[in-house]
Amino acid sequence: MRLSFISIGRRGLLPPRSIHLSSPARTPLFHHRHASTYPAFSEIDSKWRSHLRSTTPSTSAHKKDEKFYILSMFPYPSGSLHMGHLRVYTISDVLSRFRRMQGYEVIHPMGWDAFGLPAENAAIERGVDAKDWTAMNIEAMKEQFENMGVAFDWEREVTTCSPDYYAHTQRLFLHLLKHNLAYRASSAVNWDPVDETVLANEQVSPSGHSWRSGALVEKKELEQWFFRITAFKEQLLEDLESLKDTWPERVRTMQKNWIGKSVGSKVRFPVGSESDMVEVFTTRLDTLLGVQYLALSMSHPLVRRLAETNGDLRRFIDDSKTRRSEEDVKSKRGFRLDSVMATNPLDPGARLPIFVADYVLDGYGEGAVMGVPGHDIRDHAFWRENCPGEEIRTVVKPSSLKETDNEIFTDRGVLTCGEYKGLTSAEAHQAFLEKLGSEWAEETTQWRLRDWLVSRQRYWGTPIPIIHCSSCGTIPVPEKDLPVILPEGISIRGRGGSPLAKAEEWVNVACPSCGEPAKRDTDTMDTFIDSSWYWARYIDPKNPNQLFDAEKADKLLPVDLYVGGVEHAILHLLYSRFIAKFLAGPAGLWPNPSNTTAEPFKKLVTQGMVHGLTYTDPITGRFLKPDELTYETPSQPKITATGATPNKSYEKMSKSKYNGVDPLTCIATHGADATRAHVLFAAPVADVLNWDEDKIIGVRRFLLRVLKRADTCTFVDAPTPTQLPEITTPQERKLWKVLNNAVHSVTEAFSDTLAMNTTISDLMKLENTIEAESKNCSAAVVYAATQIMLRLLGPITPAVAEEAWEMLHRGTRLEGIRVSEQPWPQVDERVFEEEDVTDVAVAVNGKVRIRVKVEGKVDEDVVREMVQGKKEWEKWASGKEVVRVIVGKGGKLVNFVVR
Ligand code: ANZ
Ligand code: ZN
Repeated sequence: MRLSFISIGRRGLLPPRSIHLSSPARTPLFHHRHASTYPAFSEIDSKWRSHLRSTTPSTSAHKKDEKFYILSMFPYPSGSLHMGHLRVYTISDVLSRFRRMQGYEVIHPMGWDAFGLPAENAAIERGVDAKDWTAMNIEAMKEQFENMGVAFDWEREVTTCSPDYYAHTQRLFLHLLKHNLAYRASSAVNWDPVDETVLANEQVSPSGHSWRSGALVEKKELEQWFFRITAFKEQLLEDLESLKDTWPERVRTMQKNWIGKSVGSKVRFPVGSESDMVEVFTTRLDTLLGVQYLALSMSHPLVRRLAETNGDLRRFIDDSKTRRSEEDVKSKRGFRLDSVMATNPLDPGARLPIFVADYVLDGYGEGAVMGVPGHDIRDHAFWRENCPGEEIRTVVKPSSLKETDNEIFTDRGVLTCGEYKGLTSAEAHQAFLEKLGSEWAEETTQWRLRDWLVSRQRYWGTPIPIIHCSSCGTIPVPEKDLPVILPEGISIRGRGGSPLAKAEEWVNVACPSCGEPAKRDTDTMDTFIDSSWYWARYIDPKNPNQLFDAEKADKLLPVDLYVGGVEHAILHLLYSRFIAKFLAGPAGLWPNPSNTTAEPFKKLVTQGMVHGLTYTDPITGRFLKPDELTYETPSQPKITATGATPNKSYEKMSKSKYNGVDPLTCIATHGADATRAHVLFAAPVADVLNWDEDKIIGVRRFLLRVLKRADTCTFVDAPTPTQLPEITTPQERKLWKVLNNAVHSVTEAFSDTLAMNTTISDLMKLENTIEAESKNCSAAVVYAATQIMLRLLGPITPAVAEEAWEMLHRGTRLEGIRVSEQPWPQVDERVFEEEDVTDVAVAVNGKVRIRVKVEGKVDEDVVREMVQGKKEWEKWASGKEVVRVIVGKGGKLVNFVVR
């Protein structure tokens, strides 16, 4: 292997500076080569690359018969790994190496979330084949993974766009259909009238225009497929409780809000003529006497009916289709329905105006709101805007005399009006229910969760395994005919409806039921379906007959630790939880989950984003490109054109901000290990990481010191490699304490708290202590401390740890054994038992006369010094000659024989 010098120069800013490590003084006992330089980190990387790729330790001496399934969210194969990937995969790689050293049978798979729009767009825009484009990107990214030094179980690899995977996605669809959990219904979609295509919400601009054609997007009713996720809503909500200690609070709250269980009441308001009625959903029945208006959604039946004869109303509704930006949704725009009034069922004298309002949602509750301007903030704002100057009624006041800053009181409290005065909100609620009777009010529960719309009018996705026959209806493709292969070589232009509809040969088939000509469903599945079950496929990735084997599922599921981005906190995780409960429940594919709730992910870690150093012009606020700056003082660049100092900040990496950092460039400069360690060190896992490459220097120096330490450390053989040395002197005790604190805290961080940012500093502190204390410690202690440090470092910087381990053991009995094959170090309980302070009983001629506390080793000179001058000593020993001192009972008894 070619050796070159390690440089710790700043990339691109300063010329690389070579350091020569002076060779340490060595005794002939050393087995090591006489090194003055170490190979560059990149060479250490490539030397160990093939070894690092392997995920199975070759020795099994410390193997447990217990699995640990650690999963990081699989990437979309865009073609290049970015900083976010580097962070997430570093975390899961470190933790899987740690679990392997602990002896677990670790499952750490990787795959590709390979269907989706970018490939389809590449096909449309560049005329390339989506399949080829995807395959090329996967190849490229695999190589990038290798550069990162991550080890995955590639024999478990899954690719969602490959027929041997999507055959089972289709099978999952049919399982759901069989259990009445997949169904077809008409639903409104975003329709681009120019391109004649359905658009995803993200493809519609805030002003309601198509991202590609620029046309005003319409709502169009189409037959769509749905998964009945709402059938599992109670379970999905309740089982969040079982994740209380293992999922981030924030994620559980987001899921809870998304499911959105809301307990309240339905109230009916008579409208106009006797027979008409508007039903509302309210969580605050106690405010019923404060209702001053009703507000209806755009597609409320009453609104639709009135719109037939009211042109102004029709225009208001049409306008609302373009009012879709955030601002507008929050708008308090209303349209007064002049021709009708409502009455309060509790107070028939009160006549209430009725509005159509932007803020009332279709599809939630009854699509109608009872407006209480005195106690609800939105209603208050609406009322102010639409009925300025009108009184605002208050009917509830705080139950105690607490001050409220708010203009209006929105909490529950005590009623202030009429015959109900003095009742608490809860009492009023009951009283109103009784008074109104079931004809006018009833208790009810609303859920925000809707069924999952799963069909897409797209090409690059899993074909829906359904055939439509004019006489038999909707017929599932028989299992023996799976997979329904996505046709290749059809031209996709991104317009004119579903691309698959044009693959005529593919579309036209015989009906599996009657044999007459029929047509395939031309929609493909939402890619969230692909990823809703991939975590289960990994346990049996090559099974040709079913999604996975039930026995394997019982044994290997659930995922013990799931690592991924918080952007998936809601949909992906919720869909996966739903599918897990379906697989374990009705489908019977996971019959005996070890966790009774059949949660797919036992523990969840969501890593924060990586932000890049961003420079802006202080006057114009314009983002500055790196080549617009001069780096005379590297940490304080100047704007070349003006000489001014730019503003510095950390922001989400993006092309338009010129603040992106390519992880591979960093790896090429500093090596994978320093990069990995830096990623972990720079911020707690869940926090934003402000990427500052300058700080990587500290990590590099540390790794160099580790290499030097290993190279200069004497190997001291012991009957078993894990046998611990004798600890005797105070300095040894000190080193042993720091060492075992590191073992303890790194183990805890890796297995429990995942506070991985502290692990590197623990190890740095350990290295400093070895440096400071080694000359005062026995060779056995220094060797033991060094090799334990390397074992702790192994998961984080696997190549450097192997290199150092090799240096440490070259020419010894342990040569050729890898640090990754070593067991994870255990805390030496002696350090916690062994008090550093000993209570010493001091005897004179066999009789205990004095007690002293001795720090560190109990030694006769130390004790004699301590007792000198004490009055007992004066009494029994002064003026006499000490002829012998006996230190007994491990230092607890010291006997002075005097004459
Ligand atoms: C009167 C009232 C008075 C309300 C008050 C609140 C406070 P959650 O908790 O999210 O379920 N609401 C009902 N249907 C709605 C719809 N389709 N679109 C928009 N808002 C709707 O919210 C329930 C509350 O949201 C209901 O209680 C209703 O306003 C409103 F002091 O009724 B409330
Ligand atoms: Zn038929």
